[in-house]
Amino acid sequence: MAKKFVTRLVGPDKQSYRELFKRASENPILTAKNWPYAANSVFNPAATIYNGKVLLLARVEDRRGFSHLTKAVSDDGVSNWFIDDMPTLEPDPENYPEEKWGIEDPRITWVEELGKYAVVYTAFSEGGPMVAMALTEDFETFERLGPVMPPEDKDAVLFPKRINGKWLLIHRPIPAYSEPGAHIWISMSEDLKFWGEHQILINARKGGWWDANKVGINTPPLETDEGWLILYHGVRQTAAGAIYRLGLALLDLENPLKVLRRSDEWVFGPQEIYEREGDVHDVVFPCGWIHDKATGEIKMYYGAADTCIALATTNVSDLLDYIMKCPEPNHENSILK
Ligand code: BMA
Repeated sequence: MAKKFVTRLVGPDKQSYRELFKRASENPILTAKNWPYAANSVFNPAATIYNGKVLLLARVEDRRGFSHLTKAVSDDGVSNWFIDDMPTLEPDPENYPEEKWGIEDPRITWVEELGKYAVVYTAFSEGGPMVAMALTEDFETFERLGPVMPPEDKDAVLFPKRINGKWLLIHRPIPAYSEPGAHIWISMSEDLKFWGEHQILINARKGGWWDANKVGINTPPLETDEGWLILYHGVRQTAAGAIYRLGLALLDLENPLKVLRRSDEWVFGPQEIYEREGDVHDVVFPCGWIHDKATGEIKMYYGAADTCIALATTNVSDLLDYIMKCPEPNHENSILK
């Protein structure tokens, strides 16, 4: 029988894993103590380049337990952050009742066709978390499109352009009835507001896998020569609680409904104390990454333990080298068979 090809992130000495991501020595780069106003925690930031600077849109949780979004801007993306001295985007439950208990986990996509940034976020409604969208040109004023996916649904990102004439949204609904498991879905739209043609894109595996039972996308898909690079989380339930770790996948450039590769192993997980201890222990949760096309460097911004913001860097060619050696998904173990 042919030997099954398995790619491992094992270093040359075969004793330790080779790490694809390098944590910034300044971590955590932003905490509630850096905030200009009182906050319980700052985490899960979206990231983009705006006016040549790194702009993070952080989730800020107050002591009621409700979240809003506030921007922090820096020249080098590591230090000297200028943080808005009041919320940048606040829940508006009077006009948007789905935002009753806050807005969370934004993801930013620059949409050339519109000349605007799309911010996709979780609106915490009375009926549960759902996906909402807003457009902005300047991160000062926002035009809300309202809710785009009903509860329970979160972890949504928009592709930067139409493909075959349609907008694509990746998201993670949790159906009331399903085989056990919360999978990553993809949907299509002609106007960004009404979505259909829903289908599963990446399934949660089963059994002992690190990404069994619950997965969700983290950062917007990154367009590369080999395909759309996807960073997603898997949630492992243990006797001590959940562990949030990250894996990679690659989607076909022309037809992103096709998964070309998927890592068997997780590539980034909680290790440092600020990732292991906090309001929710053992969580790394990026909502944005920034790709410097000139150098290939990727800056991944992530929430650590639902408490603070940290940075890890990698290179797009290292990620592609790795993912191209990963198996093509055979949907064994999957409801996609
Ligand atoms: C997920 C999201 C994230 C959070 C993570 C760990 O479901 O709600 O905002 O960081 O859980 O608590």
